[in-house]
Amino acid sequence: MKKSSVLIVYTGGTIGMRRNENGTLAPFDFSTIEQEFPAVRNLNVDISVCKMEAIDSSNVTPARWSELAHIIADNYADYDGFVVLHGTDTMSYTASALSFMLENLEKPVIFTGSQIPMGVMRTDGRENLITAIELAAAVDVEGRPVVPEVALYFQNRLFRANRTSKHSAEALSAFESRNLPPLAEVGVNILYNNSVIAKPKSNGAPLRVLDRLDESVVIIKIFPGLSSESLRAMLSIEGVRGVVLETFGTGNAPTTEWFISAIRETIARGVAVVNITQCQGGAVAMHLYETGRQLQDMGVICGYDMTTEAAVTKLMWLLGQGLSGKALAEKMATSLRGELENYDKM
Ligand code: ASN
Repeated sequence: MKKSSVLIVYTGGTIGMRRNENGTLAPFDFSTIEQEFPAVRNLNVDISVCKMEAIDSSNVTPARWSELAHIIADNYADYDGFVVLHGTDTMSYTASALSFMLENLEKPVIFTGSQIPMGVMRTDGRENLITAIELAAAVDVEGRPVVPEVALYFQNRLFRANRTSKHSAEALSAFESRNLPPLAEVGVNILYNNSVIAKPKSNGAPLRVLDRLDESVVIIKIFPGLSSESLRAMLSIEGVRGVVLETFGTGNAPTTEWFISAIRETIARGVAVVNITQCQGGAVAMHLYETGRQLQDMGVICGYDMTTEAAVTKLMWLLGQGLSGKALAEKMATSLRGELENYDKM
């Protein structure tokens, strides 16, 4: 079988750090990866490395997402798969954004990183990197990629990227996907969960980068004690076009007059308001309780079981594509890249 080729795109984060002679952490040069980790030669994969300016991922911006999407598109024809090395703090945001921006994707784009720097003995980065390369290079008996989607590999589990959140600042298994089982579990063998892995829907259409994102969105997490003044101040930020509202439980919010009228007036201004739950797992079902029903009746968009990361990047992306009103609401509540399950249609 032909040797697979993988492009590693290094963007920064802890995985790229190693200790200098003077004891400080400094970026590691991934272009010497094969000398540093002779083990990667045994993978029988042709590896190339592309470096973006290394940053702590807390500094990531939509402009960098666009740059990353274009690096993948520009190299798409030349590689069988891609590994993106990224800081863990915002990896789920970047990977979710990329899942929307890369239309007609048919090849693996596997995000990974580490909690402990690469240059530290006990690093989790070595295994994450080596397995991510293997996952990006994996093909089936007919030579087709096994994971033709944007995924995130961390500590023995491969997830659909737009279903993940960083849930621990301490654990080596830093990421969770509460609403979708892993695409693969890695032990002695790699066990692919083929019924969960998405099948490409492109019908041979070429990859397109849809990189326009509209950043005029806010995330509002409600809490008991949230004041009318604070809510109104956030909703009336000049130029705001989209709101991700993190509600309680299955999409519930206060039924007080000031809350309802603030949301109603916001929607009347043409702002898209999306309801997602602040719970780690489960979904919004606005019809269940009166407290959710009122939001539904006002035109709040149901985000079902989307993560905050998926909801906010999807909203930026749909607004960036020029959508608004009904068309935007419809797309927001529809699974475009496997990011949600619409329970009303089941
Ligand atoms: N602050 C780092 C980052 O996100 C954390 C990490 O990569 N573990 O870039």
